Formats: sequence, C-alpha cells, structure tokens
Amino acid sequence: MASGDVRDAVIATAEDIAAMEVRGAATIAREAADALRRQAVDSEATEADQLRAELRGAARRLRAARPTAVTLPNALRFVLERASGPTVEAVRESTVAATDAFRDRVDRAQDELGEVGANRLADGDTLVTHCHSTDVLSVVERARSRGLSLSAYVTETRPRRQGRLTARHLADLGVDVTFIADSAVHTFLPEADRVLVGADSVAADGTVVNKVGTRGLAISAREQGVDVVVAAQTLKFDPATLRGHTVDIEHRDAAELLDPDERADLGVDVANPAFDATPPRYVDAIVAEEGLFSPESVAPLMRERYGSRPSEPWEE
Ligand code: RUB
Repeated sequence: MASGDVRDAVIATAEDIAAMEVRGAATIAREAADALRRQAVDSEATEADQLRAELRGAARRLRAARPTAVTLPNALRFVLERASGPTVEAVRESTVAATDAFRDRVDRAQDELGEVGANRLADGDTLVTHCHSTDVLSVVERARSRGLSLSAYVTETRPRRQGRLTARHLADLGVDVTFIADSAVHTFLPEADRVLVGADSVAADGTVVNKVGTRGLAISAREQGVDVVVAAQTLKFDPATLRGHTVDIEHRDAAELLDPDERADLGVDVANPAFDATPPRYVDAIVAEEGLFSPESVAPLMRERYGSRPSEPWEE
C-alpha cells in the first residue's frame, strides 16, 4: 500500500538504496530518477499541482535514503525541474521524458569519460582500485577495447566487500586481477602506475568524497609517486558546496562491523563511516565526460553547470 501519496515503487526504491541493494553513485541516480517516473505513471492525481506535489514528496522520500552521493539530489533535481505542464497528463509525460533524458545523459557521460580516462592509461599499466565504481569500469572497458593490457590490485573494501564485484568485472574484461585486503594496499602501491577510483561527490574545492579508505590510499600514493586519477562524471559535482555546505558523510550501522551479541560482549563503541574526503592536493586528475580536470578547475565548471541554487525543488 502506498504511504500518503508516495507510491509503493518509490518507497521500495528508497528502501533498496538505504539497504544498499541499489548502490554506487551512478546507479543510485538512475534508480531514483526511475522511481520518480513510476510515481508519475502510477499516480491517481486529478490536478497537475497535485501530481507535482506528489513528485516533490517522492523526491523527499528518496533524498532521505542515503546522504553522501550527490548524484541522488542531482538526479531528483534534474527530473523535478522538467516535470511541468498545465494538466496531469502533461506533467506525467514531461516526467517520463525527463527520466529518459536523465538515463541517456548518465550513460553517455559514462561512455565519454571512458574515452577520456583510457587516454590516460598506457599499455602494461598496473592499477590500484578501491570499492566498485561503474565510472572506473567504463575507463577500463574502453582501454581494454583499445587492446591495452592491464593489471589491477583490487581492495576487498571492508565492511561491505564491494571489491568482489570489481574483481569479477575487471577479470571479465581480461584484466589480470590480484585481490588484496584493504590494509595490504600500501604494500602493493610501489608496483602500481596509477590509482584509479570513483567518487560519490566532488566538492567545489576539488575534494573527492569516495568509499572510506580512499583518503589513506591517495596519501600513500602521493608519498610513493603514484598518480591518483578519479573517474567522476559531472553528475558527481556537488553544487551545494559552492555555497559553503560540506558533504555529509554517512555513518552506517554498527552491525556491519560487529554483530550485536559480540558487541555487547565486548562492551565497545563502534564507528562505521562509509565514506571519506580526499583533499584536492592528493588528486592528480579528475576524469569527467567533458575532459580531464585538475581539482582546481572543478569550481568554475560546477558554477557553469549548476549556477547558484538557494533552494531545492522538493523543498518548495
Ligand atoms: C560506492 C562507492 C563508489 C562510488 C562511485 O559506495 O564509493 O566508488 O559510488 O561509483 P557504496 P559509480 O557501495 O557504499 O554505494 O562510479 O558507480 O558512480
């Protein structure tokens, strides 16, 4: 049963995002946009304003699902800004068109950044990657399709072990994969040519927010003279940071680290941040669909792309 006017499909998507059944910044964005489409299609609204209010409610529900990946609010804003028209049918059609356009945009951006990123790789490169990023996979896929031979150290990525997904995808692409514990990454960095990671959010000053552990990896890479390249389409740019906001780092359930009985037995606190922030001085390049950027050049591009935005459409 739908809760209020928010449809079941929206609630199910929000729950899947919160539970990480749907995860990874780009995938979260696609699914959130699709959920708004379902809201529009399944709605029983009889007035255009009523449907628009429902879409705002659905967007608020989705926005609350996970805090860190800015792709989620960026996707919701993209669709809501285009969901308009004088009749219910017009609002519905414009919402469906907007979600189609959004998906196309994310897919195209991922293809294009793959081309740019592949230009940065060389035949025989050894990469280090962390977590599971579809933007990273696009770069590797493009490089492999050009015939580049690649090896990769893939971190397990505790506590959710997303590195297993990456290891499988890279092995399927013909990359020579070595799967390592997170804490072993510093041991293998001297053998690497490049660190290649994704991003959940990129702040205006070029700070990269990604899976916890990225910051330590980047600092260690800098110390050892290994390039740190971030594959992040511009959908990862966080416009709120232009107005001084910082990216909210999600803290997940203690049970991801210790089961409740064991924790009670030990009598300890648990801290489980899911992401961390890598300062721009440790980032050599950001690979986006529009090209290769230094962290310093993020702010002007972000301003041009998103402008100044005092409030979000779901807050109106
Ligand atoms: C996923 C993660 C990924 C980014 C980029 O974290 O940190 O590196 O989201 O992914 P989680 P993509 O598993 O907690 O969602 O390139 O696919 O957007």
